[in-house]
Amino acid sequence: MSTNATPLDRSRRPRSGPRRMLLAGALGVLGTITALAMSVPAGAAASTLGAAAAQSGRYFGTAISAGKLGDSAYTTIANREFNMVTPENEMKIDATEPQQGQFNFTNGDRVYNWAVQNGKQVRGHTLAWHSQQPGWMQSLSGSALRQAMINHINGVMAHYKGKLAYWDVVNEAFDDSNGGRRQSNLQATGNDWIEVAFRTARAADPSVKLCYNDYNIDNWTWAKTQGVYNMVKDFKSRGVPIDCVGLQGHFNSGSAYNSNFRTTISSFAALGVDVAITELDIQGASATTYANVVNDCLAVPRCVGITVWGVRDSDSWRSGDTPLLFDGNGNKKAAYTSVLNALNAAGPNPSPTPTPTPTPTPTPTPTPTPTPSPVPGACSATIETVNSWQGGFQSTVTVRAGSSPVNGWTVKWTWPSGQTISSLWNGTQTVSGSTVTVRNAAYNGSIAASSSTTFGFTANGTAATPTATCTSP
Ligand code: 9MR
Repeated sequence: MSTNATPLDRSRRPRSGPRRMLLAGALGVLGTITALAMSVPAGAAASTLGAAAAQSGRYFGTAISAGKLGDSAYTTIANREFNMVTPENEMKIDATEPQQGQFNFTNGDRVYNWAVQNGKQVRGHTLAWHSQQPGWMQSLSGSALRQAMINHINGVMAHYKGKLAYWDVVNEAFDDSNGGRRQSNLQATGNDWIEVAFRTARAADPSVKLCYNDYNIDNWTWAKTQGVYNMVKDFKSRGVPIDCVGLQGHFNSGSAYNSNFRTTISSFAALGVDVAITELDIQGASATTYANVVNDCLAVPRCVGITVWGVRDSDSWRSGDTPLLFDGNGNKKAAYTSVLNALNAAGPNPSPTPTPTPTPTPTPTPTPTPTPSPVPGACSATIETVNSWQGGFQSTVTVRAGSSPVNGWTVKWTWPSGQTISSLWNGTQTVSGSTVTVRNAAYNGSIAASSSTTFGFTANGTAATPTATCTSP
C-alpha cells in the first residue's frame, strides 16, 4: 500500500510532530508522457528490463513485498522483467528483530527465496536506520543503543551471510537541508555510529557489498548530496569499509530530476565506490525523464544497476503519483518502452573502462587507483556454493589478484553434470557447451595486488564447485 509520506516528510525525526504532506502527493501528475524514439542496435534488442541491463553487466531490479507473492499478476511481471530484488519492508529492523535479541526472518526469507529460486539476486535493505525501528529500539539511547545496533547488524548479517549482493548498511542518515547529519537516536550515540555500522558489517560478512543509501542526494548542487559525498570521501581516505552508494531516486515536483544527476553518479564513482539507483520512481512517469535517468547510469561504468520501487503503479508507496513502469493492470507504460530502449541502446560493455574523474572539488581524490600493470595469468578464482534448493543453487566466485594488480580478468570452468546458469551478476558470461567463460563487468576489472573481487550466479541443476581457471590479459 502507499503511504502519504514523501522523502521530505522524513526530514523530521520519526515519531515527533504531525506528519505533513509536503510535496508530491498533493500535486498533480508532473510532466508529459512522451515516448522516446531510441535507436536499438540491430540484433541486440532484449525484450525484458533485466536482460537488457545484463547486456552491459548491469542489473534492473524492483522492490518486492512478501505479502504480494500470492498475486500471480504481480509475480508474473516481477519474475519476467527484473533480475535484482530488494525486500520493500521485510529486512528492516522492525521486521527482523521485533523483540530485542529475537530475530525473525520469516518474511525476509520469503522474499529472498522467491528471488533466488527465480534466478535473481538480492539487495538487503536495511540494517541501521532512524525509521522503522521496533519499539524496544526506539526507547534505547547511548551505549545500550549503540550495542543494540551492533548486535542487530551481526544477527541479521549472520542469517544472510554469503547470500546477498549488497546490503544497505545505513539508510537516510543525513539532514535534508544543511548537509549535516540527521538528528536521531542513532546519531545521538556519537558521530562515529555510521562507520561503526560499516566496520561491524564488513566483519559480519566480507562477501557482500556494503552501501550507504539515501534520498535527495541526486542533485549534485544540494547540500545533502555534498554532505554524503564528503562522508564517503572521508571513509575511503580512512579505510572505513564502504563499497557502494545508493541514490534512491524518488523524483517528484519537490525533488525534480536534474541533468546534473550524471555528475552526481560519476562523482561518487570517482571516489572508488559502486553507485546504484536504488528506489527509482518518478511522479507521472515521464518517459523522457526515465530515459534520462537510465542513460545517466549507463554513462558511468561503476553505476552497477537500477531498482524501481515497486512493480505496478498500484504497488507504489506513492500510487497516486503513478510513478512506475506498469499501470495498475500490469500494462507496460510509455516509460517502460523508453527504459527498455535506452538499456538496449547501450549494448554490450565488453572492456573495462577507467572510472571517470570529473573532480567535483579541487581536492585530489584521496585513494588513487594504482596504475595497473597487467601480468598474464596473475589471478586465481574459486567457486563456492552459498545456497541451494531443489533443482538449483547460488554460488559466489572470488577472483583474486596475485602479487601484481590485475586489469581485466577472465574466469573459465566446465560443468560436471549439465548445470546451466540462470542469472549472473558482476560479470558477463559466454557459454559454449558445458564450458562457461565469465569476463569482468565494466566496473570490476581492476583488482589491486593481493586483493579480490567477487561475482555471483544462480544456476539450475545440482550444486557443483568445479575448478575454475583465471587469466588476465
Ligand atoms: O515502500 C516502503 C513503504 O511500504 C513503507 O511503508 C515505508 C515505511 O517507512 O517505507 C517505504 O520504503 C522506503 C524505503 O525503505 C527507504 N526509502 C524511502 C522508501 C519510501 O518511503
